[in-house]
Amino acid sequence: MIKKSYPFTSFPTKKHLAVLIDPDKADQKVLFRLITQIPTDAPVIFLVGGSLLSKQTLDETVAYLKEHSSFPVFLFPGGATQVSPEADGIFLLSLVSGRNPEFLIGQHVIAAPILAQSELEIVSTAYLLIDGGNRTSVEYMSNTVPIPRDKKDIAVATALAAQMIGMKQIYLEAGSGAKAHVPVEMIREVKQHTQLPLIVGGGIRTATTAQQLLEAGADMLVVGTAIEQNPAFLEELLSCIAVTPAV
Ligand code: 1GP
Repeated sequence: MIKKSYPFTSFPTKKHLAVLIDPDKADQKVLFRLITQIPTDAPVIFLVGGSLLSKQTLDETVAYLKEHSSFPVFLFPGGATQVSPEADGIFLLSLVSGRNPEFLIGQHVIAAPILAQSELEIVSTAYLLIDGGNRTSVEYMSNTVPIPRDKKDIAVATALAAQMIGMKQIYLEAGSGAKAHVPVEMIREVKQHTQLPLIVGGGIRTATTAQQLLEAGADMLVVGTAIEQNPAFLEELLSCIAVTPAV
C-alpha cells in the first residue's frame, strides 16, 4: 500500500477538508458512497477514530479507505488502542486544554513503542477542547473541562504554549455533535497569535458556517456528523474550500 504524506507537513498552501469517519458507523456501503462523491484532486483527508469505539472495525475501515481511495488516511485516536498500521499517519493528540495527565502524555507513552515500530507519519497535535454548548463525548471520556466560549485569551495562551513546546499543529475542537461550533472570534485570535496550521472541528453543519470559519483562519475543517446525516453537504463544503484562498 502506498503511503501518503500529510498535506500540512510544510505550511498549508491550500485549505483542506478532513472527513471524519467513525468506524462504528461507517460500513463499506457508506464509505464507498463517500469516496465516489469526492473528486480525486480535492484537498481532502480522511480522519478515522472516535472517543469510544465499540466494534473492532478500525483496521478494516482504514484498509478499505486505503484500497479504494487515494486520499491520505490519518488516525484520530480516542486512546492508545486506536492504532492501525495501515493508515498513512496519526494525529498524536495532546489534550492541552485539559489537566488530565492521561490525555496529555499517559496514552502516548502506552502507544509510543507500537508507533515506533510502525511506518505511520506522526503529527504532533495540540488539541484544545472548547465549550460547544453541550456535554460531548470527548469532554466526558477525557474527564477534562473545556475552555469557556468567551475565553479567547485562554485559548490563545494555550495554543501559544503548545507552539512553544514544539507541537506541529493546533486543533480547536467543539466536540462531535456540538450544538455550537468554535466561536469565529476565537479562531481569528488564535490564528493571529500563532504560526501553526489551524484545524477546527465540531458542530459544523452549514456552508455559511464553514465559510466563516475558513475566512477567520481555519486551514482545515473537520466534519463528521453533518456529512453522516446528509452526504450532499460534502459537496457544499468542497465548494467553500475551493473559493477560500489560503493566505
Ligand atoms: C469531532 O470535530 C470533529 O472530533 C467533528 O465533529 O461530528 O460535529 O462534525 P462533528
